[in-house]
Amino acid sequence: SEPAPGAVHIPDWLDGGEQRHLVQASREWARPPAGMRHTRLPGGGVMSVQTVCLGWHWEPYRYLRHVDGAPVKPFPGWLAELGRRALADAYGPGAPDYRPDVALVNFYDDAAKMGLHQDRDERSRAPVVSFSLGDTGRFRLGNTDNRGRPWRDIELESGDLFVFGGPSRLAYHGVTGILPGTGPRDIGLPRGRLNITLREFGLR
Ligand code: MD3
Ligand code: FE
Repeated sequence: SEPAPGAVHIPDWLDGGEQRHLVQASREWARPPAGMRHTRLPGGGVMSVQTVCLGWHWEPYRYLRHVDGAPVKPFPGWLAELGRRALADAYGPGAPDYRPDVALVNFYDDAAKMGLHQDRDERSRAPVVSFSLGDTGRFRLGNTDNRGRPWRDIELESGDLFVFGGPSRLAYHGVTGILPGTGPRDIGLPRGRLNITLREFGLR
């Protein structure tokens, strides 16, 4: 479905094997050095979501080095290939060329949320590709002007693909919570929700 212009939701796009593979890869990316952590916000807050970045680390704008001093983990070629397949399925033959170079892997425990925000760090306006794994997430897709209404609430289930391009690329969005215990039992993620986003950062 296309809940907003340029925003395409394809439920159950990843098969079980692909979901297991992404969960296993995320487990390795999460390990130190340069592993998963609660992101610290410029204002002093700490996010409830835990994140590991591949290819580039946005916080605190040190780019290629994690806060623990280790180099950021590389963005694998197979993940770029999966992103290109996702874009082709979402947009069809008219899909733009896609060379993602950064991934953010977010882990939500039962209590984690992500407030409404825009993703403006990337220089490129290329689409963002999102894969959901594990427990269902309650995703809020807002408008491009402000954090208020109108918005749409959409449940993102394990295996779902979401592509955000065109006008929706700068929409406010967030996760109001997860639905504990709703994920599949056989993908290697006993609790919580993983979300993997692919981006063209476009610096290099
Ligand atoms: C709409 N992650 O990492 S993914 C983020 O589920 C982020 O972890 C959420 O927002 C999550 O920045 C939502 C879906 C998503 C990602 C990027 C977008 C939606 C977007 C960029 C523009 C518009
Ligand atoms: Fe975002």
